[in-house]
Amino acid sequence: MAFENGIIDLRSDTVTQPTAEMRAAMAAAPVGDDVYGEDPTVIALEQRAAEMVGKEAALFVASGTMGNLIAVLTHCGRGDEAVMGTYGHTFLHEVGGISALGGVFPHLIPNQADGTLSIEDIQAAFREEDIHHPPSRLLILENTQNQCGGIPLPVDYMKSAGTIAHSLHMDLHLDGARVFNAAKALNVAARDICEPVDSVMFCLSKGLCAPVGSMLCGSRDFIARARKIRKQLGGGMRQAGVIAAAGIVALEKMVDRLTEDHRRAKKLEEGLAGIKGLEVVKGGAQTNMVFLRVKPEAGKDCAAIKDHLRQSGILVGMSGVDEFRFVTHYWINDADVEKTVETIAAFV
Ligand code: TLP
Repeated sequence: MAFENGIIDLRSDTVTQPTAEMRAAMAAAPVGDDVYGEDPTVIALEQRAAEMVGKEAALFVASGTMGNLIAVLTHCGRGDEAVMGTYGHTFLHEVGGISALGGVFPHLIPNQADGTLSIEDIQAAFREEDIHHPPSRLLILENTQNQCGGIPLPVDYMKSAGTIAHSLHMDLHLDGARVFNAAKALNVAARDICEPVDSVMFCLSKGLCAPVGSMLCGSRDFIARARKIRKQLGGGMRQAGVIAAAGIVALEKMVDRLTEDHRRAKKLEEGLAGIKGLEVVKGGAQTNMVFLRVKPEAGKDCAAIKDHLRQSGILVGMSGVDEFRFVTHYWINDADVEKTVETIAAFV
């Protein structure tokens, strides 16, 4: 597919728009007051989401940021600490919400090049009960790991992380914004990735193309507590079935096709890798992202390249002073990938 306005938007998969099937489902959705638990479409979405990640229950939330925030506030009390990666979205891009709104202390450990947090670092981060220490309550992982290259973390690693967290009496939350990309890349079911985690958030509004919404999934008791916190944050929605309907289409129709986005990211990587002065970094296209470093010998800096691309109708995002991030999605086709490679090759 391509956007109607002809723009090739590679900034993120968050820019995806709802498909025609989603728009039709939204118009036809039966609705009710979801704060009263009476919206049949939201209930159906929550049941399907929980099932797909192998959890007892799910909660429909406005965004990934809200899902992670509610998860942390459900797992942790004020003054508790949550262990997470320096490249984690919760640390980098969620406006410090867990501290500002929950009084939760982020304990940072480095992400390894493969996106993981090392088991040794997790063990070392845990603090024994001591009058000087905040209680270490939660470990947060991200899969796929966005800023490390969109890397899928393997099932065995997830198991080891779950084992270490639980042996230290910490809960494990997964920021699985793109967990279905991870599942497709690893050729496993999302529920296999999520088996060791106590809670998982995934997004309907990224590669799956729904216009709004993310799912927070966990045990029945966890989700009941999370539902109350969502309400406290002002996130209780009323006739939300109108947007949940798109989420159901996202789960039924848009998961299997993610492999196409991965194939196009690979094609983009291969095209860019051949251009002098550019270097594909962060492990190449492992899912739907390609990170590209612009070396001094390119003769043009990122700002100039970005500007030139914009003038050619191509939008890209920056992930560092000399680094671009390209994200493929449903609205990017093969011709878009070819045009992007050609435009960059002709300019640098
Ligand atoms: N990521 C966005 C930006 O915020 C950086 C992007 O373009 O990649 N977890 C992960 C791993 C994410 O990548 C994102 C969004 C979120 C959570 C937050 O989701 P939203 O945007 O729905 O709040």
